[in-house]
Amino acid sequence: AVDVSAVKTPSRNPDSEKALQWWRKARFGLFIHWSLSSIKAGEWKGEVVPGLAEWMMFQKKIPVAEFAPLAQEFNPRKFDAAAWAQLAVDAGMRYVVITAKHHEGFAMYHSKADPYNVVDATPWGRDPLKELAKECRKRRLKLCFYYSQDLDWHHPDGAWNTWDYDEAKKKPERYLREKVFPQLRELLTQYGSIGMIWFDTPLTLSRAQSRRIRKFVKDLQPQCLVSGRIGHGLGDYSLPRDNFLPGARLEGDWETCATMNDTWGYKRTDHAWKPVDNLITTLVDLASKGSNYLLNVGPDADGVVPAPSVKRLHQMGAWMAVNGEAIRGTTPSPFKPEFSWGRMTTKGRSLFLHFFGRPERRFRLHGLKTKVRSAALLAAPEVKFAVTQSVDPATGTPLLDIDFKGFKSTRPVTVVKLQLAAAPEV
Ligand code: H79
Repeated sequence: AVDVSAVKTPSRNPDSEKALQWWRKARFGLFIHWSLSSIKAGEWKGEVVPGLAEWMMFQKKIPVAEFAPLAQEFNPRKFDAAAWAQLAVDAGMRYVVITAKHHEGFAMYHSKADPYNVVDATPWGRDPLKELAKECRKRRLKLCFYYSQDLDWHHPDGAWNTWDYDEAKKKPERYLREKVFPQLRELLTQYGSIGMIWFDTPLTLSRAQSRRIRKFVKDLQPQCLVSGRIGHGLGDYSLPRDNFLPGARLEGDWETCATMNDTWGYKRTDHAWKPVDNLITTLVDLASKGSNYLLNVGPDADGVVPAPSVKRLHQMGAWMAVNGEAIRGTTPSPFKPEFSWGRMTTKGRSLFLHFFGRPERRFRLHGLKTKVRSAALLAAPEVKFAVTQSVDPATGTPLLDIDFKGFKSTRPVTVVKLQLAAAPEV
């Protein structure tokens, strides 16, 4: 089994430092997995294929000759780029990462480098990335492209298709020359400014090859980020493995990508939707540990985002609309990362207490040395709480007491903003 384990990648490029600024502030982004396999919705020849819907071609070892004709069925009548972009905005997100080419090798944009693409090979004939680029620009959303630089089950020299192509005869350099570099050039020159290329699953490419890919991106768009899964420590930030929630505070720049159910691509039979309260506490948890949250949707063959996903994103957006200040642009607090009552984030002289349940009537925080000027409900600043600071005479530990008497918290996370005299110190 392949462990797409945490890839830790210190940033080392002044351009990436600058580009990371928007990404660090954003904290929350929309991942979109949409490709030919979305048509099959997790089923092949009447049978539900276990696992990730977008891995079906690999799971069933479907020959290119049988899989590629799916393109002739791709006709998403209800596709609406404006609706997708607006969904991200409504959720409180600041960036969108969409599959420009997943492992199945099909380009979801008009590629001159390979006719196996959504404009030339489908009856639909539209370029959804063009349309999405326009709608993202209108809403000041950063548009980013997922690009599978290593696995490609369609190109004869791409990695991991062993059922159509003889491994011994593969020439990875030819795959890079014929497909990866030309397609990256298209993606980075025809869609305006791109926030990031989200490379995935580095399994076979050498360090030298990954370096060339990184340089290729930066030469075309110096401000474009490169995800940690370029491999070999060459990304601008790090990623834990898919759906992995870190238990500790993370050093450096991180992004956690996760699904709302158990698949990335659309799967008709997957109803394992995570409760929205979990999604919101995860967003808070990740922000408190210094990680972005890239949350996935898998639109169906009509181009429609599943209703349970839309519902959850709207609910998250309602929470973000009043509490976004405690997520976007924040950093982890100087305290330990996890408390039984919740989490903390900080921004300048503000310290945000995120309560996962109702705060105790007499809430006590140990260790804050900085003077607290006020404590108020972030969602309604006129709701203020009485604060007392003292020092434990036995241990010398600074104590902060907040009186929550009579206060009824709101589900699922209540944020209290502490205004401090300086940046928080412990
Ligand atoms: O794009 C999404 C996934 O399709 C992709 N990353 C996210 C963002 C991904 N690539 N690899 N993996 C996920 C995990 C690969 C797991 C594998 Fe397997 C284990 C490949 C082979 C063994 C799962 C089980 C797929 C085939 C068998």
